[in-house]
Amino acid sequence: MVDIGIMGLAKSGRTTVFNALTGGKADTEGVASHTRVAKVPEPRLKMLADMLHPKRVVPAEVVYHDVGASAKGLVSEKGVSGQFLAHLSNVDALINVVRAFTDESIPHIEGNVDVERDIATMDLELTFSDLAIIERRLQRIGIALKGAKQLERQGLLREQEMLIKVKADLEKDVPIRELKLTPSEARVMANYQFLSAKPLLIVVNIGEDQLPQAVSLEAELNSLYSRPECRIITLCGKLEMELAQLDNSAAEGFRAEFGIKESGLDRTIKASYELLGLISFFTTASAEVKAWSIQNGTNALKAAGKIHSDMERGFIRAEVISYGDLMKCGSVAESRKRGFLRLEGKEYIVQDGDVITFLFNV
Ligand SMILES: Nc1nc2c(ncn2[C@@H]2O[C@H](COP(=O)(O)OP(=O)(O)OP(=O)(O)O)[C@@H](O)[C@H]2O)c(=O)[nH]1
Ligand SMILES: [Mg+2]
Repeated sequence: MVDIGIMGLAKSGRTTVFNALTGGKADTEGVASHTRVAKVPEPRLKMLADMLHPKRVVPAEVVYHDVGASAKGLVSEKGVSGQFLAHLSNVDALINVVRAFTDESIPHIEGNVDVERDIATMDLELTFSDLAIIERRLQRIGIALKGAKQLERQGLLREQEMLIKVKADLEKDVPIRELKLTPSEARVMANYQFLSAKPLLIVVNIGEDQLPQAVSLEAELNSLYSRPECRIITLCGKLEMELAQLDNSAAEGFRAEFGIKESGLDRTIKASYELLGLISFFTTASAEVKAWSIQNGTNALKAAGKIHSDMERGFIRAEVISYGDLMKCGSVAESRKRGFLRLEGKEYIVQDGDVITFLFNV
């Protein structure tokens, strides 16, 4: 399951965006934390269901965490404060909600709306948090080195060297996600769950009056912030939150009226999946059509393990039809007849849209 943490300055609209993404009804007057599972929108699931008439259709799921804030906001002196840090350090990706809407009745903590300033502020807070973790770790390494045996010493020195390097980059405002780390360095760094290492989706929360400029604003911001592992989208949180409470066709109607092409949830998920390098594959066993999310580049064996550890342990082979081929043929039987059903082994790299039946034996 994918976990996405929603952060942002006080009153930027985090809880509103959380409700928009999850269809939730969390109180936007309060400052509490919220967690809710949302279904990943996947239009191909419906097409598959129309063809295969399963008993159940099961979308993939993603968990959104609205991390709340104290009265003063998410940050303490410098950096994300402890209780919120704990919430954020376990997520796979971060959403930074940045306020662009103007509303006299909701004062901005900095006195005025300034998207670029607020993006930079939050970036800096993530950097401060990571620097604090590094400082603490370096201190501990320093103490440990005093009594360390030869072998242990080597490991500690390597870690120390790497942390000093990363620290220097952070001090130049370069987040960890932009560093070019070797795979072994990346593995060590992953243990720390640094915030500035996580893929970042900036959601610029616009007011309804800004909807006509949404597309051009998004393009402008994206050209300003074309940074690795980072994307920016604009979203009208308040409107999307209201639309999330309606049924699909009613919501579509309103979106058309406002000139919104795609729902906020769809666009946010799409951008987060791209950032995280996730793709979907489908299974159709036991009269259930199910969507699964995996990292691009995952092999058939690991994909099977995602469904059940028995499937990975007793893996025999995978029967694979690409979504496009299946749609073209109209049925599994026809795909088989025309040679579109492939038998693949453990090392096969699962492709986006693969419809897979795993054969296994335990
Ligand atoms: N006018 C307008 N108000 C908005 C918009 N988005 C959010 N708000 C309002 O701004 C206030 C704060 O929104 P929340 O979603 O609670 O923001 P938050 O970041 O979770 O706030 P805290 O948790 O209190 O820090 C609420 O009164 C929302 O109704 C918007 O697009 N337009
Ligand atoms: Mg809130």
